[in-house]
Amino acid sequence: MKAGFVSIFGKPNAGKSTLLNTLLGEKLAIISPKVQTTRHRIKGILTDKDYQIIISDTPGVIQPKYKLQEKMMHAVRASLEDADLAILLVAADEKAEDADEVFSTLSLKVPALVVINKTDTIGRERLQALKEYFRLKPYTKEVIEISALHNQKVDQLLTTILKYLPEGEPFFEGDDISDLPTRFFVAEMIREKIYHLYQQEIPYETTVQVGAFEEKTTLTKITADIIVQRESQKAIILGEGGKMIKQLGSDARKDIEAFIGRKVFLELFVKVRPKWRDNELFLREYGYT
Ligand SMILES: Nc1nc2c(ncn2[C@@H]2O[C@H](COP(=O)(O)OP(=O)(O)O)[C@@H](O)[C@H]2O)c(=O)[nH]1
Ligand SMILES: [Mg+2]
Repeated sequence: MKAGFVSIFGKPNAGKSTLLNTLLGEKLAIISPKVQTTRHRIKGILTDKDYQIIISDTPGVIQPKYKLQEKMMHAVRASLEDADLAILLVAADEKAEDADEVFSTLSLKVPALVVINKTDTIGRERLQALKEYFRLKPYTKEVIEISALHNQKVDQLLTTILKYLPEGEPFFEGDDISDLPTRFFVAEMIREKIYHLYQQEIPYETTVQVGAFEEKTTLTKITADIIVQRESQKAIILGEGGKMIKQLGSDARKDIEAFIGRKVFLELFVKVRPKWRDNELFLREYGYT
């Protein structure tokens, strides 16, 4: 039996959350084309008859500009500490030197696989050049190419991961796919829709907190607060005549229903909390520890 911890690192938009979901065959981490969608360390658990891999998705590595981003980088560091193996994910269409800089600053103490993602977007020559570039780096054990989105060569990545994992007994029960509670994922699914529906600074200055979570006989009743920094943002979240928040609620509800496998009644409220992203108490209340 093999069991161990694998952490995925990389710049924003490399495809870290997509890879976690593809490996798990389940949508656990939220995804959007906008950077900094992932704010927490999200652990997914992949269990088979002869292995258990606990995979951490992490926020993209950035220079923090406000407290929330500092917390996001804490999540990155925490993932560094208990990993048995690191996956250094680089998108084939990003600059190799920039990714190298991020990987170098991690000061890894565990073996690392450099995984080139989004190979569907480039030609053979560029791929060969990238592989050669990363093969020579001191942190690299092996270089692997995948397309996380199209599930290409992800099974080969899995085989390679297993090669580097220690022997051991499973850490989690067979059925669990994460160590985080359902309400966390409900808040994340609402947050994902905010990334998709709203523009400019709105997604980055918003968070979601789930309140009531009641399992009734025929459905689950969920209430959630959408936290924004300013009154003007509240008006944007609501939209004209409440049109936007209605859309948000309906999009999020569909995903939540698919995730928990029950009918959902979702009620959303908008609250203004000035500068919540820089306020230690608010950050803690909203689950950024
Ligand atoms: N073409 C292509 N796009 C991808 C691939 N993997 C991820 N993406 C896209 O890249 C964007 C960022 O993905 P995400 O997983 O949120 O990146 P993260 O910030 O590293 O977690 C999304 O629009 C994904 O659909 C891939 O293999 N090929
Ligand atoms: Mg992500």
